[in-house]
Amino acid sequence: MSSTLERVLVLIPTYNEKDSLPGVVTRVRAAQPQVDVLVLDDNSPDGTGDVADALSAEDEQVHVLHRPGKQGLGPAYLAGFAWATEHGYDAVVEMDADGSHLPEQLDSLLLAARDADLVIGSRWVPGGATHNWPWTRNLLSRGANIYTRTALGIPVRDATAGYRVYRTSALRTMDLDGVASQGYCFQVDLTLRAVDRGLRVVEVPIDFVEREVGTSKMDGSIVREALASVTLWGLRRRGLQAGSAVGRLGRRVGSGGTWHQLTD
Ligand SMILES: Nc1nc2c(ncn2[C@@H]2O[C@H](COP(=O)(O)OP(=O)(O)OP(=O)(O)O)[C@@H](O)[C@H]2O)c(=O)[nH]1
Ligand SMILES: [Mg+2]
Repeated sequence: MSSTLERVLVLIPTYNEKDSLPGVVTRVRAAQPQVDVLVLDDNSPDGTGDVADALSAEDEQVHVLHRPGKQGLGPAYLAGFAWATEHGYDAVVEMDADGSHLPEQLDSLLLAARDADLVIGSRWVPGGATHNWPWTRNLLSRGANIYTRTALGIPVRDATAGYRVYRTSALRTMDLDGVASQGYCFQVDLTLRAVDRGLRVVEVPIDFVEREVGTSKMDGSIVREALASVTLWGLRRRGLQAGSAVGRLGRRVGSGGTWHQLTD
């Protein structure tokens, strides 16, 4: 099944990105003139909200959602998903404001989205790459993704990736009211929901480029949240799998005529 996405909204969350945001928005609009942009600003102290307003005043396809204060990436994206749904978009794109996600590669993500519910721009599939990252960041990202894949038992190679396309029809099935994740684990959380609901998840290779201006918002608390959440979800899944294996065994034994109490 293949279907073209008529209305696409690129969501760009910002916190102190006044120097990089204009370039990214301009590049998105040049690379994909048909898409709209929504900047999700958490009242950045550096005035990114005003910069976004100025971009919006110049271009009617650029919108801004001003949020009261820094609440993390997850809540900002959830607000963007709700806005997209309310305004009738077919798909949303998640994109960082710091230039790490190349607007020029959005075409390959949107192409893949014709046959998928979730497209992940992946650093860790053949053809994917990181540029200008120190070996420590590569190690952290690779390690986090190997751990995530193993702990959760999902076939995704870059579950923490933040360059994505979601069909809004898929988002509506993902029980987003139950999402509490804030940092990187927001990406893992939604990947897991998509896989578990049997949605079509595709990874396409991207070039991820380290930011040149501004500062990272990644800190120890974001890594700790991701580690704790993935471990918890992984244990819960193992518990469920063990439970259903016991159930299957019980049913097999039971179908032979005698029901054994397997927990004795
Ligand atoms: N609205 C909003 N945006 C945020 C928040 N935290 C981070 N962002 C944005 O989310 C995107 C990703 O954050 P980054 O700081 O680039 O995180 P990162 O890519 O892990 O870190 P670097 O590799 O150092 O760039 C950027 O566009 C940030 O401005 C937040 O609390 N609220
Ligand atoms: Mg970044």
